[in-house]
Amino acid sequence: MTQSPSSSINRRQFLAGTVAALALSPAPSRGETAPPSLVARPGMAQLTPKEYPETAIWGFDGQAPGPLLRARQGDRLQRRLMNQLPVPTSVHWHGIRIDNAMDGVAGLTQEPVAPGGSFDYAFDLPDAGTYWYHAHTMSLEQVARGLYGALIVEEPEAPDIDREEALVLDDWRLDRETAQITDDFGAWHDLSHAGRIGNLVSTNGAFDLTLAARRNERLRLRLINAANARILALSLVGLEGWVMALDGMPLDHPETAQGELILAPGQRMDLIVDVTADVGETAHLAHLANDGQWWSQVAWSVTGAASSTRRPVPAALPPNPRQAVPGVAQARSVTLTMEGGAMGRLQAATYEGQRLSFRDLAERGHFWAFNGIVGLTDTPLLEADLGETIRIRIANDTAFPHAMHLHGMHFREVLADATLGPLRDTLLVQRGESRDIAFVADNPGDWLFHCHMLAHAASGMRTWVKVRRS
Ligand SMILES: [Cu+2]
Repeated sequence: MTQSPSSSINRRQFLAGTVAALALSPAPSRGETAPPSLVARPGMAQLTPKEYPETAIWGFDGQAPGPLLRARQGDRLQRRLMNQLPVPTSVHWHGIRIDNAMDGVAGLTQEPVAPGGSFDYAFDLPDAGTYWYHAHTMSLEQVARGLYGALIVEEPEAPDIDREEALVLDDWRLDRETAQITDDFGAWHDLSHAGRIGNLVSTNGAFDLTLAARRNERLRLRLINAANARILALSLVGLEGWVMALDGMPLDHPETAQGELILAPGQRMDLIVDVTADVGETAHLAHLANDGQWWSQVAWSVTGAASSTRRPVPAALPPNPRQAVPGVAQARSVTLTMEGGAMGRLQAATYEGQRLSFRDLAERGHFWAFNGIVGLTDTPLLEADLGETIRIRIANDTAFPHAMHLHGMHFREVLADATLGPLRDTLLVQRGESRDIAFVADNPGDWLFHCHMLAHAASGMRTWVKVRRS
């Protein structure tokens, strides 16, 4: 058990930082020939206390997070990715039930965009909710350098809140002297263990994001875990509320947000919270750090009161379309066994058509396999008919947790009592666990299915699902 955060929670003793501004991106206007640009380029960011130098990052529009993209449900989003990086890149729109050609997976759905090149992304937004976008070419390095941002799709009618905050959390590995991103991408220890875990967790690019709030104010918090590998354990202090949505998709009924809120890499969580801290106090989103202590991740200084009483429990967010997963009991079932890693049992696996011992795989920087196969091959994990319900048993036969992300479609977990869990696009599967998911294969195309611990994906944990076009 970990200790609970208290109202006397500590902040790290750093100098006061700045509040990161979220740039609003201009909405696409009708009749324009060129879509608005999204420029992947180097930039500088003050991630650390001011006595440290700025950190050189790669970011969309030179920022990390990149511009906050905001649209309404049913809108079409268009962005021209312009690559001003020294390496090829592409953009994945995580959680959007998207047109396959726009999914951004280099090597599966598009060619990577060369330095100096561009690619026009244009796609419909069928679902409201909290999504994000990130580089999907050499993701281990590119996401670690800052190539990600929030994508917010608004409901037709806004919920009854006072205001909202998109909170993009990231875990940076910085040199402790220079505050620069260490370039040890693909270090074998990271590949073979828990992934690239960093030493500074930022929110919207700030290590000590501080915001203002009023007592009894009602906030919607859109939490996004953009970290390479860190599983965030979060908690509310001086805030009380409800989990409203997971991975963008509304829950049928708001659930009281209490105890540890677990957010694996790639996952999102929408909360509606009331500020219950007194005027003059500070409310916190707290984060359980490596040292076993709860630290303030985001602080709200409570100045004044919005009202003298709290509001009633909020109504559920309006449901998105296509939420049902029917016919699970009769569905075709496929097993995906995750193997490998340090302290694992993998003896040998197939890599590029060759059966290799674990030792030979390790020498090539590959440590993980799905069903005995390392990385992508020409053969998908499964081929589904359009509209077919598919069940996948994810068996984690490794010594580490993995956050499995399915592109293009959300799934529901099939729980032990055969009921279905909430719609998600990323599921955390702990070591030794076996978990079943089911989804309707209603989005045609080739969809990546991979671990979102990006070092694991880079060293073997990738497969794909084919959904036939008719
Ligand atoms: Cu993993």
